[in-house]
Amino acid sequence: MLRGGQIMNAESRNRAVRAIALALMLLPSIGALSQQSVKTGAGRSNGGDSPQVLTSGDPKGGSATAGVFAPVKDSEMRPITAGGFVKDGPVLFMDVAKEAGLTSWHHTMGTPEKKYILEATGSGVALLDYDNDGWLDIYMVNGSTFDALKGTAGAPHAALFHNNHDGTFTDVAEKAGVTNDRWGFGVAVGDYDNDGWPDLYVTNFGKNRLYHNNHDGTFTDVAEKAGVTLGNWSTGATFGDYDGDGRLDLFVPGYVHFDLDHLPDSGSTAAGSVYCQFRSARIMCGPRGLVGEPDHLFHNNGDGTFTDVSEKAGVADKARYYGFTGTFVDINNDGKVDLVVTNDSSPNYLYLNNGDGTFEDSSYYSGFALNQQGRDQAGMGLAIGDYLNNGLVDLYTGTFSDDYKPLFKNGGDQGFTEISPELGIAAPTYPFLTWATEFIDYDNDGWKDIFLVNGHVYPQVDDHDWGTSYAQRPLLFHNTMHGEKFELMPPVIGTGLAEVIPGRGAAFGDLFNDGKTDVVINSMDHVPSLMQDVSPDHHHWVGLKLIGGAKSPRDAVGATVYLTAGGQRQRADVLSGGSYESSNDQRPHFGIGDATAVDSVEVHWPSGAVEKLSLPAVDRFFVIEEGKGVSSYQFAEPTQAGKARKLADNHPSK
Ligand SMILES: [Ca+2]
Ligand SMILES: [Ca+2]
Ligand SMILES: [Ca+2]
Ligand SMILES: [Ca+2]
Repeated sequence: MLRGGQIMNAESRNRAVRAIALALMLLPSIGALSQQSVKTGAGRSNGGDSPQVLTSGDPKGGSATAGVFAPVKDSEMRPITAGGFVKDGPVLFMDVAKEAGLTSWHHTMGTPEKKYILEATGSGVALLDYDNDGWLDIYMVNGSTFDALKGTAGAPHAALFHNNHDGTFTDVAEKAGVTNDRWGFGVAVGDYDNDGWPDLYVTNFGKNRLYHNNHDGTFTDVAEKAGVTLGNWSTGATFGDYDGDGRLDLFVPGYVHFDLDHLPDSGSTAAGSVYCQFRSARIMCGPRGLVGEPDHLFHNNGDGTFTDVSEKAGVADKARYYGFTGTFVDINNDGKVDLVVTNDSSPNYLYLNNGDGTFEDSSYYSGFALNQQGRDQAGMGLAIGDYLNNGLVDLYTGTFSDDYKPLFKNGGDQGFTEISPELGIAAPTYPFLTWATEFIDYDNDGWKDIFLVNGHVYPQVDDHDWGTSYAQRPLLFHNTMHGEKFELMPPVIGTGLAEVIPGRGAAFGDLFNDGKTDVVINSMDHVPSLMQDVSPDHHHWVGLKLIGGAKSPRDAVGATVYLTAGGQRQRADVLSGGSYESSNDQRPHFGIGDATAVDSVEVHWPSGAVEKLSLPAVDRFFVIEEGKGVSSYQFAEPTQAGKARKLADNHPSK
């Protein structure tokens, strides 16, 4: 395992040095390539898994890309990002947002022209059961407008959709006191005061909110008192107990330091004009060329206040990279949560927890900072999951268009190997600009698949023949050969995978307690999508709600569960924050294929305790409380309408 302190043996250190030397040697040749147009499909070597290269390695532009690639179009000459539809195929996801009552709400962020980067990166989603009735509710972060900032117009509200247990939701944000009314980006769920009720941290351009759950359907913003407001541009935060004192601490990435008094106008000298171009067209400036906003780690003092320990802990982001999404998770299986951060158009961070209040920056030697070409990519969203079922969590990130989306395979002692091209899953992703992403087992066969939420940042792409589009369809890779192969699932007309939307944040979870993992998408200047998982498989599943004991965070964030069924051992983690500026269902979910019983469950609690348990049944949720065993999951009965609807929805041919 990778360990902070005694990090790497001489061999791997030499290997890292050789890799850097090789990257430096390659730089001049990449520069030379960019001077010419490559007309054949040969292009650069990247495992042969890429579309035709037009120019390569062009450093111009505000965002990291792999070069300029020939447009990929469907038979009707539509860009593949907004086309490629098929009439027949498996019906896997259906957008039920309208029926569910979510489309009464609308996301707004700046103007449709997207003159500034502040208007372009979108907002997140949280899935949490804020009223502890056993059903996941939905928090949708909203943006704002320059007029609202000036006070000359009302601010758009965030939504808190209460789950009515009948397939519908009701927006109660106003009553709950969580409309935010600031220029919102991210949201993380965590019970920071261990009272058994989930709290919310909402990140903004401007001061952030810490919404404490009052147990009566309302929240109070205690960010000022807690000392966690910050004040410029914060993004995808995460809760995690990095020092093992049983209380959740808070990490907040910073993106760009945005100055309203010195707006980065395209064509001005504000950012340097090369950073205000994409494929030589003039577009908004950034993030490259703009000053980055640093990251912050807040230690939870246990008395309602937090202390900024970023410097001491070694996670202050001195390089000022453009941080988007952070997640605490145990990468090297030493029982301590590590910290993963995606950075836009700059190297990603991976900090290994030393166990003494500090972190070891393993970004480069772990293999997560750069892709296999030694190139930084535009890291947006972050998927975390063990797609090989070998007990180690792997990482996958969303990146820009004209680039592929990297899969980082966790090799334990060997660190991460980025292997998208070798798996054949690089090429189809080049035209797409991916934000939210997650490993989900949509068909419950026991193998984690990959879902991608897409949409371009530049409205101008629709005026060009670049083979990409502003609104884009999602992508779903099905894990077909135990992680050795993935198959891109077809966008069947009328289904969620064929829906062309300006996607950004998304959260993944089981909204209907039916064992299927749904996706709630927050699209730019748009209504939400609720992609209900209607996969026709008949596989079995188990869901778990974990409750930590006295020495663990009460919501068990940081716990790892290993479940064995049908001869297959799987891992799931209780996480806060992730996807893209979002927070997923915190209940570990296991698809178990045709197995009709669970052989064993092993819970590694944040306290360090390890418990082995058995489950009496499958196809349902159980509660596991640290030191107290397994009990049934209490949830309010679904209404008759909900039951009827569920039956109908499981037959999408209706
Ligand atoms: Ca609820
Ligand atoms: Ca709480
Ligand atoms: Ca702590
Ligand atoms: Ca699967």
